[in-house]
Amino acid sequence: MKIETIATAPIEGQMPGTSGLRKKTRVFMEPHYLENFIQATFDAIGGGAGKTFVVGGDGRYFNKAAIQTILKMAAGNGASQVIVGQDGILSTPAASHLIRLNKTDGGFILSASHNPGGIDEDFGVKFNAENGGPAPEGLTAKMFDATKTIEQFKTVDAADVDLSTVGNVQIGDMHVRVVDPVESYQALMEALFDFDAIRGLFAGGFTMRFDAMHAVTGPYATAILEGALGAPAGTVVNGVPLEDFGKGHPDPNPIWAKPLMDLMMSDAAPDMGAASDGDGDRNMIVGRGAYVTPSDSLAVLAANAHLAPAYRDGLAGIARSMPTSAASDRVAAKLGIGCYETPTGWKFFGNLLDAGKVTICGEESAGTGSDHVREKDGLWAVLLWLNILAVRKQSVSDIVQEHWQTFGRDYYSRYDYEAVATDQANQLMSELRARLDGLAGQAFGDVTVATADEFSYLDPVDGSISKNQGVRIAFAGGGRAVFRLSGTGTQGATLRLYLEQYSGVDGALDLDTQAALADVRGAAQEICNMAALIGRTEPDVIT
Ligand code: G16
Repeated sequence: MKIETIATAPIEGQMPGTSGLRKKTRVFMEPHYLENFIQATFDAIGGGAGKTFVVGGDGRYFNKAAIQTILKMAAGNGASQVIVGQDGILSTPAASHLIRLNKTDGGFILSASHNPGGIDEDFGVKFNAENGGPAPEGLTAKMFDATKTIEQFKTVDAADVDLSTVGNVQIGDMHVRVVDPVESYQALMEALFDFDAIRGLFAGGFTMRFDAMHAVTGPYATAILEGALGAPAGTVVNGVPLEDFGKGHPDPNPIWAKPLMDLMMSDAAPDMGAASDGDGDRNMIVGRGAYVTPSDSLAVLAANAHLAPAYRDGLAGIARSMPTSAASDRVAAKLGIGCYETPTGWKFFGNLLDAGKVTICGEESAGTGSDHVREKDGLWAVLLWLNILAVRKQSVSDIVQEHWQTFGRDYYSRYDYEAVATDQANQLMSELRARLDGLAGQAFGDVTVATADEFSYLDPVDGSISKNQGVRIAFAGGGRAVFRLSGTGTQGATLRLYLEQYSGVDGALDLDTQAALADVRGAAQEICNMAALIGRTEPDVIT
């Protein structure tokens, strides 16, 4: 088969963000936009010759077409084998697992995660390295550099590959292995958790609703929860992946998973509610009448992980992203294990996991995972919760309450200000940075600043430094505000304000979250001069 070398020219703005390159779908569909980024990735990893890759995505609009382009480009770049999910479907954690299981040289994951899908919505491409994890910053910098000098890309003139049937096909010399997207992921989950105990839980009448949000987790959740674990049919709702996610916003949080939240707060609530996002790496956990914040969920999972077979011998350590609450730090301290604070972005956990320094990681943005793959994993978090519930035989709410009684409660909320004009958002951040040195000791309302700095991360494994990772202001009395600009948005800037207030072990555990955070919120908004600089203090989304 003839390899074609197509002339191209750099396209501006192809810098990967927090999690790969995310843009409007129509931008990705522009001539050579996808091709340039894929070729730049091959160039950044030293070419594709003789290499093996995994390719799959969350099924959103343009997924199938992009996969055909990538397959032909992989063949053009001399790859020897590509493993693809049937119909182009692979959840992000399942793709990470396949990369590791098959010892491939990496993989392309097509998703804009929790962002809506469709021709007028969002699309994304992420390259994961051979450890199964998102390309680290050193590699994404090389990829971006390559996009700035690209002159040609390689492909082959071939017919589209039939991805609807599991089996082997060829593109020229390259093998394409079309695999069941669920099978090996399910086997991994069976190896980690006590499926017999969870089966017993469901057999005893435990009820659950899992909202797959019309996204990629549907087939996984249906096979595992309703198939292997015997949950009644109908436990999984919105379980068929749709190209536009049913016009929804596949982000598992109380705002976007509102129907599930409404059910869980009603008299008809099942014992547990859970949801996952577009590409299956995020999760939401809700008990009857009790929403569990992602930061609390991480802490509870870490404190109870030893109840599941895979973690019976304990954890090596816990890592959390900087804006995530300190709840898991308290667990690490009690367990006497390592505790790491990383910048936002799952890619920063990779080195810690590879070096065996941590077993469990988590983020406030609804991501939790462990060393079983190198991505956060929505269904894994749900299964670990189920395993814990099956062993402890208590409700979600009782487990969380007991946790707070032991460790104290970290009241937590994130405010998102979306589509802020980029120059206004940048001005807010730069004026805030300029104020940091003089803030300690100053009072704002009833709270006084204890420390103020901009987070910079020194990776303890490879010594790399990541600067400008968010501004953090700690207040006397256990409050904290963090400010940063999102790296996953596709329109203007999204300003994130993360608010936290620790109760202390003897403090009130049942306050309304927003009331508990009122002082910190007021101080944070005043310190960054929010009303004047972006013209509002009311966020678009509160989670
Ligand atoms: C990605 C990253 C996460 C990050 C989240 C939000 O998640 O993998 O590490 O916490 O984005 O990032 P930001 O605050 O920069 O928008 P996902 O699920 O979108 O891939």
